[in-house]
Amino acid sequence: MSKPHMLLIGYATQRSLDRLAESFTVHKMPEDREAFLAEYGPKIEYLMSNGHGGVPAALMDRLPKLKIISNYGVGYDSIDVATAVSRGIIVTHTPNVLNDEVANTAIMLLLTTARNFLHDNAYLKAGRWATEGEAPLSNGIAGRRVGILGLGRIGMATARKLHAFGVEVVYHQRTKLGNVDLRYYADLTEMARDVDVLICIAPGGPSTLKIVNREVMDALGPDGILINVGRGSVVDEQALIDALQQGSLGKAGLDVFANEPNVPDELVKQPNATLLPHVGSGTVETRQAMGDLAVQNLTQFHATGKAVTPVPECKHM
Ligand code: A2R
Repeated sequence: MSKPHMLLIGYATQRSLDRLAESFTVHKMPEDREAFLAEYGPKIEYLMSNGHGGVPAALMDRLPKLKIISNYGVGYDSIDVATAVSRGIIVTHTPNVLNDEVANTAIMLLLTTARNFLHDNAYLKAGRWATEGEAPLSNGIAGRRVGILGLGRIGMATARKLHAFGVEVVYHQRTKLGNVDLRYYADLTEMARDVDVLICIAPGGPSTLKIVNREVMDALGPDGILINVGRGSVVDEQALIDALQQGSLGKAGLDVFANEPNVPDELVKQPNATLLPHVGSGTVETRQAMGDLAVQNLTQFHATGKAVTPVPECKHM
């Protein structure tokens, strides 16, 4: 029997490709999408995408037999889930397997930003230690208060690890959690006013669009540090550039941006910004676990009609 047709949008590891090939006829989305969709669109039943590729309604229109979209990543804001659900297409993602690594990234980014380690690294390598003497002093994080925007799976892992650094952790999200012994803020600006560090680990999408705005940044203040490892769209990037340039916000450590992989020049040039190319989950081990789960969602659905980790909107499917 011939294998069902599967469309891959974006990157997959060789291990994932090998596993997918056991069950599916795998097509990688080519540059010339139009010609490909005209020929294969009507045959595609399975789809794997990553956060960058995106699956809008217009693409689903071209895939009338599509049954499932497996997202290689936990954030699925690039997929039009409402349209998928209305068409009976199940959407899956890869929760939990990246919690530890993204939490580690948040904390490393915080420490690196607070302690100016990238500047110090450059200072030494430029020979300035020998010629100019000690690098300037920086500030530690012990005794500071850290606010987490989004105390979900990754946020919780981050909060647990942060306790080892002697900081107080508080949080903001829409729902106050009953089983958590951390102070809750119903208002983000109010929390920003009370903390030294704001760590954003919230999903993208309309409800979080630019919620970290100028008001929140001003509330964090000239000694405040903003860390973002969730989605770039959560932070008003132009307001951030202005706040950093004007010194009304102290520092920023960012792994995610509004228009990846394009990062505004003004941000790149900002000495108080530590920037990473969206590598939060980017270890061999974690990407392997994410890839395995993304593939398993497709193969299990193919074999049994049930996916492993559907997104909350598709739990009933
Ligand atoms: O608001 P709640 O109670 O639904 O809490 C969620 C929070 N969140 C928000 N907080 C404030 N305003 C909003 N409009 C809003 N929308 C969602 O973000 C929840 O506690 C947290 C997300 O947690 P999880 O769903 O467990 O996601 P996970 O695995 O921690 O990943 C977070 C994000 C991904 O969506 C990717 O964008 C990125 O990290 O990798």
